[in-house]
This record gives sequence, structure tokens and C-alpha cells, in this order.
Amino acid sequence: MTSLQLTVPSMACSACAETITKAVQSVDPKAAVQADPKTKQVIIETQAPQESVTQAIADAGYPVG
Ligand SMILES: [Cu+2]
Repeated sequence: MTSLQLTVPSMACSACAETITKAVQSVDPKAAVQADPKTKQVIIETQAPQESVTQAIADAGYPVG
């Protein structure tokens, strides 16, 4: 497991956080995702490569800052 800490500036509310969580889990269904709209931080425990995770989040409409 790798722990990733990403900043997603466009994550504005809990619906955004949910979309981001689903995007990550489309890459790794077992990923543990904590997305906090207040801090714009997404903390992910995953076995997927970071590039795949950031790409999936970007494809969902949330560029990783
Ligand atoms: Cu939102």
C-alpha cells in the first residue's frame, strides 16, 4: 500500500469529494480515500500507481493541483 496525499483545489463540497472517491475506486476498488473539501486534501491508501490515480481524478473533472 502506498499513501498518497494530493491537493485538489476544485473540490468544493461533499459531492465533489464523493465523485473523487469514486474516480479513485474505479482504478483501485480497495482504495481507502479521505477527501476533505475544506482543506482540498485527498489522502489515499492504494496499490495503484500515483499517475493512474491522478489521471482518474483529472478525468472526473478535478485537476490535481
Ligand atoms: Cu462539490
